[in-house]
Amino acid sequence: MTETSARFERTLVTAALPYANGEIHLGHLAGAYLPADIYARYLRLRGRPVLFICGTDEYGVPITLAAERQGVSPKELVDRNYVSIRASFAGLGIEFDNFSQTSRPIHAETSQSFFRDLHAQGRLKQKTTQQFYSPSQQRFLADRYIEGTCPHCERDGARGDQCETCGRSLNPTDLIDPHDALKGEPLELRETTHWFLPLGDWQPQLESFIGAHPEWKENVLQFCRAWFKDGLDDRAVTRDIDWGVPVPLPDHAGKVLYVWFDAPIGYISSTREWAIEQGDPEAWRVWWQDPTTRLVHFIGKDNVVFHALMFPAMLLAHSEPFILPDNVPANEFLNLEGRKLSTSRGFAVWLPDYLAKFKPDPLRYAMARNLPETRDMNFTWEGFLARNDNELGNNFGNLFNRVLTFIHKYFDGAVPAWSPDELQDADRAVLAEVAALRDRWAEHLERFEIKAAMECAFAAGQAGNRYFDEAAPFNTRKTDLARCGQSLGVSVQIVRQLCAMLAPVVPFGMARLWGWLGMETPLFHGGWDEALRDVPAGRPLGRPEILFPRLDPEAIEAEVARLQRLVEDRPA
Ligand code: B3M
Ligand code: ZN
Repeated sequence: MTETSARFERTLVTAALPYANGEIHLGHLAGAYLPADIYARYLRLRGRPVLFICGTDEYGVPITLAAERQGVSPKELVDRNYVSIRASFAGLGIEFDNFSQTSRPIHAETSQSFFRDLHAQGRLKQKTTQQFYSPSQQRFLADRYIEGTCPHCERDGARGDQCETCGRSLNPTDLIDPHDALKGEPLELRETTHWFLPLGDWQPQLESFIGAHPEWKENVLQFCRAWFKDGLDDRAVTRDIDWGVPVPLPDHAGKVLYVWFDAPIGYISSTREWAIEQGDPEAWRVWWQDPTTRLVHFIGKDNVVFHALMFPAMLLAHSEPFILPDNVPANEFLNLEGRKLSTSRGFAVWLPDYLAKFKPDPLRYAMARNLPETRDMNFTWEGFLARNDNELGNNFGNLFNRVLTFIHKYFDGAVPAWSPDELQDADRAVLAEVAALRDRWAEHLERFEIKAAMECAFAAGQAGNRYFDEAAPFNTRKTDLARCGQSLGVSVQIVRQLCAMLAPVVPFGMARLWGWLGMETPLFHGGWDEALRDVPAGRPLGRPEILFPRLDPEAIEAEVARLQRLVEDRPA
C-alpha cells in the first residue's frame, strides 16, 4: 500500500498564523505548531519534498488595542512581536521554510489581487447594514467592543457578539443601551456598506469536497456537518477599521479586508516570499496550483470553519485553479495543571520563559506524548519531569548511552564484528520487533497520529533495553567475546532505527546521535534510507554524551508554585 504522502509529488504544510498580539504559549504549541513541525520533519526525514509555511497574523482590532495600551503604533507592536515569536519557534526547533508577516507589502499585494479577482468575477456581493459608530473616535466598532444590557437575561456587560452571563449569541443591535465597551461612551447607528462572500453559493461544492474526505478527523467533520445543516451564510470580507489591507477599489477609503479574509491568504504570500528568496518568483505556483501537491493545514479547533470551509470557498471562487486542503488536522485544547489556560490572567507557560530555563527536546517530547489529538489534554510540570526522566532519559538515553559507551570501552569505539548472517533467535526476534514497530510508527505519522507513533517508538526502546539486558554483553565479554560483539552489533541497529523514529520529535538530541552513528546523509534530508541500512562492522562511532539529563525537581516545583500563586490570587 502506498503511503499517503508518497501518493503526492510534494506536501505543503501550513501551521495557523499566530496572532501577533503576544507570545506563543504551550497551548498554541500543542494545537498546531509542534504537530506541524513533527510532520514536516517526518517528511524531510523520508526525503519527501515538503514546504513548511507560516508567519504572523498582524491585522485586526485586538492589535490596535494592544498597541494603544502600550503606547506604540500597531506596526511597531507587530514587528516587535514578530521578532520574539520567530525566536521562540527557532529556540524550540519549529523549523519553517518561511515565516512571514501579514503586514508586509507582498501580503497586501497578494490579498488585494485575490480580492480583485473575486470582485471582477462578480463572486462578491455588496450589502448595506447598520453598525455602531463612535462619534468621538470617528470609527465603527467591532461587535465585541460594544457592550450593553442583555435582552435575554437583562444583565449588564453583555458584548455585541455574545452575553457571557447567559451564553446567548447576540448582534450588537440586540443590546439595550449599547455603548463603547472600553470608553463607556454612547454610540450611534450608522449605515455602512460591505462586501460579502456568499458562502451559501459554494455549499454544494464544499459538501462534496468534505464528503470526499472521510479520513479527516472526526472533530473536523462533525463541525463541518453542523455548519452545512444550518446552511452557510454570507460572510463579510471587509471591515471599517484602518489597520488592515486596504480594499483595492475606488471610493473605499477607511475600509480594509476583514482579517479572516486576508489571514489565510497569508499562507500564499508567505509561499511567494519564499519563492522570491529562492530566486524563482513563480515557484510558489506549483505548491498552490498543481494537483500533485498535497496541502495540509495544521490548526487548533477554534479555526476549523476558516480552514475547512471559508478558505476553500475562497480558493474555489478564484479564477485560477488553486488546490484545496487534502487534510486539516485540528487539535483540541491543552489545559494546564488541570485548569483552562488564561492569557489575561497570566495562567499559561510562554515559550520565552520556558526556553530561558529548559532545553527544547524535553518539552517537545512530553507534549508529543500528550497531544490533544482527539480530546482536550492536560499539561502538568510533574508529568513533564516524569516524561523526561523516565522515558527520554531511562528508556531512550540510557540505551543509547549503554550501547555506545560499552563499545568505546571494550571495542575501541568501532562497531564490533557482527554479521546479519549469524543471528541467533533472540537477535532475529528483537530486530523483527523493532522493524515492525518502525513500520507502524510510519503508518501512524502518515495519519497525523503522533501520540500513537510515539507509543511505537517507546515500545521499540523498551524492546532494545530488554534485549541488551538479556544478551548481557557485560557478561559475555568475559565468556564469549564473539557473542558479545554480535549482540552489540545488533544493539547498534536498534539504536539507529530508534534515532530515526525519535528524530522528528527530539531533533536536537537525535541530530547528535545521528552524528555519533557516523551517518552520512543529513538526518532531515532523507536520512531514512540510511536508517534502513545496517551500520556495518568496523565503523567508528562517536563518543556519546548524556543526551537527556534529569531535570532538577526544584526547578519544576518553582514552576508549579508560580502557577499555583496565580490560582490563589484569583480563584477561578
Ligand atoms: N491568527 C489564529 C488565532 O489567533 C489565527 C489563525 C490565522 S490562520 C490563517 O486564533
Ligand atoms: Zn444574557
